Amino acid sequence: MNISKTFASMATAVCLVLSFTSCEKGDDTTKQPISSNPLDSYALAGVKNTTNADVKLYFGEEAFVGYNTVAVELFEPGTQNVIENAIVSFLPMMDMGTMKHSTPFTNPAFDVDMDAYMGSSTFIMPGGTMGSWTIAVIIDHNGNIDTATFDIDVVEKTEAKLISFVSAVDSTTKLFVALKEPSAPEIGLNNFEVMVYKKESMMSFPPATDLNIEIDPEMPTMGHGSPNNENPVHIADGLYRGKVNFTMSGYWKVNMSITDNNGKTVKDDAYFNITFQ
Ligand SMILES: [Cu+2]
Repeated sequence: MNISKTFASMATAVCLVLSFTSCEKGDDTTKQPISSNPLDSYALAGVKNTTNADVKLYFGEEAFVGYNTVAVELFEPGTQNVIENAIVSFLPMMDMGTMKHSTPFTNPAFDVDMDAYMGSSTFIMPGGTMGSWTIAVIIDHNGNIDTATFDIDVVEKTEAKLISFVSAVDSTTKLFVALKEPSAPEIGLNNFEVMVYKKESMMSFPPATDLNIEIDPEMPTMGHGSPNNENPVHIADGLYRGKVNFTMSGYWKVNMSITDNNGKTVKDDAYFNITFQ
């Protein structure tokens, strides 16, 4: 037996010992997905290695102006061992040259089904000529704090997924409404979900939780609407959920009339265009 073969078999033995050791520690081997990582359908935005974690950042799809699902996978450095007990927070930022601003977001929480930290970012502008977006992912793992900063391309979709306007009640309040559902519209009743945020400062965009939203879908090219719609009501954290009834495929305009909790009109001609075949 030559020396290199000896080393090879020693290495195999060491690997076996290591894998048995990790089994005895109670690692859940079912967490090593063979082919169905739930993040496979997500768009990987980048990979960064910090001192205490390897960080993978994903978006539900290529980042766009509107509500984006954001996922963070954390691994112990140089391994595939998922870190489940970190405290992860975001700081999205747009650098527009003469000034910087953030955008509405929700910090991620660990989701056992995804084996990742799930949060959101609602981009209010596209990147490109106007400026460039980054997301800082701040990781507190057992008191060790690391920051991984990712450059993000933010595109604008053909049909706007975000509208913004100044409140008719208070000209100092700017509001952002992002269409969350239906993300895959179909004929019949669809969940209708919007996220509503207000601009408090360049850095602070808290949820707007006390609005009344009435929806009225129509097919402008055919001159009809639909019955059995349910107005979205506030669930939590700026999420309003109702139902929209698309009685046929094609181009729909979902009109929204928004009032405050005193019944005063905030915006009465907001709408989303939703076209599907
Ligand atoms: Cu901007």
